[in-house]
Amino acid sequence: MDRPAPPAQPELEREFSERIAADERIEPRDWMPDGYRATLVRQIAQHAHSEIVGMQPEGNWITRAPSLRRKAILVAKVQDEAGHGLYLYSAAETLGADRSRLLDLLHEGRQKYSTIFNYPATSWADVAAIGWLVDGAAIMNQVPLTRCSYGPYARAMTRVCKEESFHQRQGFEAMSVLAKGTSAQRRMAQDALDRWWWPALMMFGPPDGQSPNSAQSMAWGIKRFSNDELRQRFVDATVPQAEHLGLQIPDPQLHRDGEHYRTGEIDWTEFQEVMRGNGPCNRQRLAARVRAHEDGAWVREAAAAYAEKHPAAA
Ligand code: BYC
Repeated sequence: MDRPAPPAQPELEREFSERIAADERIEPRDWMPDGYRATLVRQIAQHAHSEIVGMQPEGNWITRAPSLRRKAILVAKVQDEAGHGLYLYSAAETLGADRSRLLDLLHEGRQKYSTIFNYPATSWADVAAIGWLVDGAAIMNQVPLTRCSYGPYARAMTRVCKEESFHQRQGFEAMSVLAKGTSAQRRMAQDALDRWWWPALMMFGPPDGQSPNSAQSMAWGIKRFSNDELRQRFVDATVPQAEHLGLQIPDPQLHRDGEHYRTGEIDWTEFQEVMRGNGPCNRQRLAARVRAHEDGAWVREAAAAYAEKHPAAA
């Protein structure tokens, strides 16, 4: 018996647009435009890379955590970030991307990871600031992604956000211990806020007028809010937290405007430079990532050999 002819391209495109308009989830076996697939692979890969490179600034502090309790929390947090990377690489694979190819592109500097991880964590207070500000910014960006139109990415984000919210709270708690501590500890906390505030604002990406991908990503239901909208939400949520800690946001132009807080100008030249590979730690982060990948070759070989011998268990 002859199979019915597959629907023609315009019909597929119309059906896809109708599903997006109806806020339905797109699943891996569904038809999708090439651009939608490519955009998701780009964003999910960049997100996955950010999670695993993001293990470095905090991972460097595991051996120097100030107590056993702080060390146990930090080990768990850094391990969570590795897990987030794994969910995200798996989500990219559902789109037909090859995980080892994505890692090659990261290692060759041909795919990005978040600019924030190219800044150094020079004191214990930086670990607290990363949890409070970097995970705080990440949640603000990622909660709307739980409603992303692509099912596997949205579902990965639900789990990631639960863990990130614990990370943010532990960062805020660690920061509050320092802020209420000795004058030296308060100085450390303020210094960390001074150095992480502006890079955290840059995490949300370029301003709306200079964000080439936003309009299409929002039309496809991948992004739900613009970069500036999410940045504003983060500022509004975080300024009162800094006040509660008795810390000063390093922005003389910061002011209240009705229900919002308005910041001074972000230095977008710095953002572009860090994206181009010229941040304080770009080279160091990439070199450490490549070294970790090479050191892990035996694990991948062992897993592949096991999978070949025991196909049912793979
Ligand atoms: N850093 O048109 P735009 C974490 C790129 S990890 C580097 O606005 P889009 C955590 C952008 O890719 C948090 N690049 O792009 C882990 C684009 O370049 P291409 C990571 C950036 O995609 C460990 C170009 O600039 N979170 O939570 O619509 C410890 C133009 O931008 C950045 C995610 O990845 C940046 N900051 O929007 C602790 C979330 N910003 O690709 C915490 C998922 C922009 O055209 N990603 N670029 O060459 C997103 O939501 C979006 O991709 C972005 C950018 C909002 C980041």
